[in-house]
Amino acid sequence: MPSLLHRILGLGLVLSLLAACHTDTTPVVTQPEATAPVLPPPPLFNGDSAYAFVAKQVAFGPRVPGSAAHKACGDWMVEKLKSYGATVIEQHAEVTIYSGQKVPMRNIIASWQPEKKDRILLFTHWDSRPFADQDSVRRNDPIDGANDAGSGTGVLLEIARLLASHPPQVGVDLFFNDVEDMGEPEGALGGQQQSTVDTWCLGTQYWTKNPHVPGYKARFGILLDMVGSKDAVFPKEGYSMRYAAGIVNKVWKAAAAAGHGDRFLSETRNFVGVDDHVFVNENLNIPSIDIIAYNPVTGGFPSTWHTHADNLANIDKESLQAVGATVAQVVWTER
Ligand code: AHN
Ligand code: ZN
Repeated sequence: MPSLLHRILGLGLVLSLLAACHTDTTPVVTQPEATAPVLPPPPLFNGDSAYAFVAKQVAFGPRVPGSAAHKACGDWMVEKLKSYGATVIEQHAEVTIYSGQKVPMRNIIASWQPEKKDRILLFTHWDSRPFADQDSVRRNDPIDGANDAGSGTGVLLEIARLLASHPPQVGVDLFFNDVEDMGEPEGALGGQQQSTVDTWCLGTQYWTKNPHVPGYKARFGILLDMVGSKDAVFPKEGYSMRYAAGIVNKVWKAAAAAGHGDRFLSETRNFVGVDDHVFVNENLNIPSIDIIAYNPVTGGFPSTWHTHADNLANIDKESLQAVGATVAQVVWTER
C-alpha cells in the first residue's frame, strides 16, 4: 500500500507535469527549500568499554612489532573489528628502523560503508615503544604503552563497537597504524643523521605511499595520540592549525556540544611536527588534525611519555570518555 506521503508526492508530481505541459502564463511557484531531516543524536560513547579495550591490549604485553604479544593483539583487534561489521584490510611489509634493523609492519584498516565516497578517517598507532628512553631506570625494557598507544586504540575500538549498530551518514575508516614508535631515541646515532623525523610513523609513511585503496580520499582525518592521561587537556596543535584549521574548529565545537569543551583549549601551545597527521597532510592532502594531550606544567607530552609509568594505573577513564564522545559527536553529525 502506498503511504499517505507517497500519495501526496504522487499527486504533486501529476500536478507539476500538468503544469509543465501547460505552456503559457501559469505563474511559477517555487517550493521553499526542503530542510534536511534531523539526525538522531550520536550513540552514547562508553568510557568504561574504551577502558576495557585499553586493559585488554596491555594484558597482551608490550605490543612491540615482531613480538608474540604484538601478533596476538593484532589478531584480536582484527577479529573484533570484523565482528563489528567492518571490512578489514591488512598491510604487511618489512620496514627498516633508525638502527638499520628490519621489522615486520602490520597496518590494520577497518572500513564501514566502503562504497561511500564521502568518508571520515580516524587514526591512531597501535604498536608500543620497545624501550623506555625517557625513564631513568630499565631504559632498554619495553613499556606497557597504556596511553601510548593503548588509549587511542581503545577509543577507536569503542567507536567501532558503536558503528556496528549505528550507521552514520558518511563512510568511516579506522586506520590502526604500526611501527609509529620505533623512532630514534634522542642522540642514539650521535647526531650524525640529517633528520630523525623520518624514523617515526613508519606504518603511516608506508600507507600514505601505498594506500589500502588506490586513490584513497577522505573529507578529513582525526589522529588520536595519547588521549588517556589523567586530566588530559588538548590545545589546538600547531601543525593541525597550519594544515586543517577548519577541521580543528569543527572538532573543538563538537567537544563543546558533547559537554567536554573544558578539556579542548582554544589556544595553540604546542607544535607536534613528528606525528602521523603530518604525513597524511603532506603526502595525501587529506586535511588532518592531531588530538594530543599537552602537559600544562612541563609544556610537553604527558609525564608518563616513553617511561614505565605509561601503565594502566595512569589511564583516566574520563579522558577517554571526553575524547570518545567528541569523536562520536563529529562522526554522527557529519552529513
Ligand atoms: C615524537 O615522539 C618525537 N613525536 C611524537 C610521536 C609520538 C611518539 N607519539 C607518541 N609516541
Ligand atoms: Zn610514543
